[in-house]
Amino acid sequence: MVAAGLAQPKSYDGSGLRIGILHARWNAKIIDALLDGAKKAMKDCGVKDENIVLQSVPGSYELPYAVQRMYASSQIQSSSSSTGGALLASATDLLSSTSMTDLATTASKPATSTSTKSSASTAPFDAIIAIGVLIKGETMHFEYIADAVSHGLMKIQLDSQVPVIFGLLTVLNEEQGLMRAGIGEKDSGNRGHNHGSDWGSAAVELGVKRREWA
Ligand code: DLZ
Repeated sequence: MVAAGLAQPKSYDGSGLRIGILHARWNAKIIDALLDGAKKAMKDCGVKDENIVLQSVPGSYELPYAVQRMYASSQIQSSSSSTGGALLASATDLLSSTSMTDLATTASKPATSTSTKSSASTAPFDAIIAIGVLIKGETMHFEYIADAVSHGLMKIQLDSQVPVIFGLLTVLNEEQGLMRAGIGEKDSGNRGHNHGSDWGSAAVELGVKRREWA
């Protein structure tokens, strides 16, 4: 279902793309549904499992810094791979072990010397989706974080020239968040719309266009 106000998205071929998803861990139920929506939309566009890389941070405030590092690190790994540098083997192992997983949980695993063949791309990310859920409380905390993260993410995509998809929900209560993750109140029959799926489509579109505009 297409959300009110959102034009039917065009379909783009994401089969050659490598996309990062960085998510905060606050409000996990909503985050998990948004992640599912984003991944499904990307896979529907042909993005391969092994070319979707997940990473997490504690809260939304950490998203801008982490997106910036995630992208820079993918550039370093890519140039190391293309020059056949010493980091090639370990970077390839790391990438293949972390696709569709959380780097935070796999980074501590020792690299194996028997690397399995993987079709995982080692190119820099074509787009990164930053996902967080901010729920308004009784103080000004919400406003400060929402403002800082929005500006931070915009700055990173312009400075780094990589599309950063804005997956930050800024909601007044949990129910609003559940509705925007497509898991709202069952009884009313209206479960809402999963915005993660729009973010997945946007990442593919911008990833394809970024290559065209390079
Ligand atoms: C501290 C805090 C609060 C109160 N609420 C949220 C929230 O609703 N969503 C979210 O993603 N993060 C929240 N955080 C954590 C901050 O984003 C951040 O992780 C901490 O302030 C540490 O920098």
